[in-house]
Amino acid sequence: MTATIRAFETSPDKGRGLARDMPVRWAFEEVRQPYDVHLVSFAEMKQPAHRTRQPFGQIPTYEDGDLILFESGAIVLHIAEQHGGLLPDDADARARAIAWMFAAKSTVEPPVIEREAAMLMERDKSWYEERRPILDDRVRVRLGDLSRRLGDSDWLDGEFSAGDLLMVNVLRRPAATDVVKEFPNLVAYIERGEARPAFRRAYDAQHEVFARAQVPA
Ligand code: GTB
Repeated sequence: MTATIRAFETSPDKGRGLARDMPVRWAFEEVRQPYDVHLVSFAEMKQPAHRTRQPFGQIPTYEDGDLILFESGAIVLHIAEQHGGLLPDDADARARAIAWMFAAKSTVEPPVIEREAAMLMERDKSWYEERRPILDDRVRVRLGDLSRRLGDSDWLDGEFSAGDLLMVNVLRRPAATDVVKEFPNLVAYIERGEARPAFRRAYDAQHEVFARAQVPA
């Protein structure tokens, strides 16, 4: 059976591959598995039917037979566990790759998201100018540590893994971009991720959704 994911009918990112269906699409492409996409509107995402799949009324979701999943990281892990190509066979290396998945989602992403939220929603607040450098530094500290660990390596721990896939996705967020520029090895790391054929196929597929929505019916 072909799995189905749900993604934005109209993504606010205008097809830049920043919404969280992107890592899921990328994972499917890396393991060379087909997937169907069901597009949902913002209104539909908040309906009870969608909330049975995603309690928080968000995208992405994943469905395959009786299994329904939410959380992009969990979906990527499931895809990686079902099909070869995103997690090493060696048990210890596999555990380390999964640790990098958690690092992307729970150590690096939170300060990036917090900075992004402030940049988008708090610019008019009296305390914005004072708070902003604090948020910038939190991102800088995480990226500095990540940069030192990556060093001259292509990927975080040996071969490309689901850990790299999620990490590159986090680093592509606009609130990381200007800080990333301070770390040339992270810039090159993102470029390596984006140059992967599977990334390109996933990017093109989600961009196509945006492009099609621009053409008047
Ligand atoms: N932790 C969940 C996961 O990883 O799956 C978070 C899912 C999530 O944040 N989904 C967002 C959503 O559904 C879309 S991706 N938001 C609607 C809502 O909460 O009502 C986040 C996102 C949105 C837009 C941009 N953008 O425009 O650049 C980037 C990322």
